Amino acid sequence: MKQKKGLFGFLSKTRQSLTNSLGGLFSRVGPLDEAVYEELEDHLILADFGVHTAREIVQHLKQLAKRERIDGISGLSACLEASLLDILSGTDEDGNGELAKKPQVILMVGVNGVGKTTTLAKLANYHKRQGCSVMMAAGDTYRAAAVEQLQAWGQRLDVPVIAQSTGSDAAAVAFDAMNSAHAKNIDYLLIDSAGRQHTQGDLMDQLQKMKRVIGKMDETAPHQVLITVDATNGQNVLSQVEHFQNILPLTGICVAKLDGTAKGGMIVALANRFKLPVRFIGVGEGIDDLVKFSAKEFAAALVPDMDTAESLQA
Ligand SMILES: Nc1nc2c(ncn2[C@@H]2O[C@H](COP(=O)(O)OP(=O)(O)O)[C@@H](O)[C@H]2O)c(=O)[nH]1
Ligand SMILES: [Mg+2]
Repeated sequence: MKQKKGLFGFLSKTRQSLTNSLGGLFSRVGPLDEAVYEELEDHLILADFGVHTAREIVQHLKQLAKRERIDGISGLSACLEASLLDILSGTDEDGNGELAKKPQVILMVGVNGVGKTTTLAKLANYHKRQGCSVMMAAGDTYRAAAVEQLQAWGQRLDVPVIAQSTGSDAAAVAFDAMNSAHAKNIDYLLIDSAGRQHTQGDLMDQLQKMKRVIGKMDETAPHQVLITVDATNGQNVLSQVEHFQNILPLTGICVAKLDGTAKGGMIVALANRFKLPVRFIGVGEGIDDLVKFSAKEFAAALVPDMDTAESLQA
């Protein structure tokens, strides 16, 4: 039986839905023929892998089965896991590397309510626990109470927060924060931003201005531009990522709210479409509910094997 660790438990809803649909197919005896491939594709689409990615996975799987001379349904589970891993490979790279530049500046972007600020605070906690010094900047000057929300996290974590009042210029907050982080020799500067719909041109302009101001003080910054998406939005996150990617180049994705959703397949669609690393997964509202993404664990957790099917039914 597969070990229940890491991402495994947090993907329980997605696994359950996949096991319900795929379990029947996997336990069948027979040849790996076109009808089986079609059925598999349908199941993947229903599990939020998206039409395009589901098709690519099945194409990939077909080639793999041919190459490995696997012609029975009994080999399907292993082939699917290998195909997923191939598609996800490289997507769990560590964007940090060494702290080449201090401060390492991370700008968090994304639409409203997806979990940006919470994820930023979780990241602050994550880096602090690794013994690094951290500072946060309240770059959401748009939404009322957004500054207070980040300040409250800062207090709880004992992490300094650079902020101005709601309505002030977010680029000015970023400027202040860059100065302060440099002066205090901070390892990680995490900058929040206002949740915007991609249709809000002015807010998108503001994001570019923030990036310009940060870049003026350190031409290599921001070192990471992370987009947070809400896993419960399923396939809709694809258009969100695409719009932001057109405004400013993203370096990675954080997927919040994976707890309690069966839409985990969307991570494969995201990775496949944008070839961006999936950095972290949010699995709850608490400060420690953040898991580093691992393609290997993810692929292993998603594909039901017979042991898993039994254990889920138990
Ligand atoms: N269940 C769950 N809730 C989350 C997660 N991340 C954020 N939230 C909740 O989602 C809501 C919006 O989060 P917030 O960080 O303010 O989103 P923002 O508008 O993008 O900054 C809050 O109630 C958070 O507690 C997560 O991983 N799991
Ligand atoms: Mg926020």
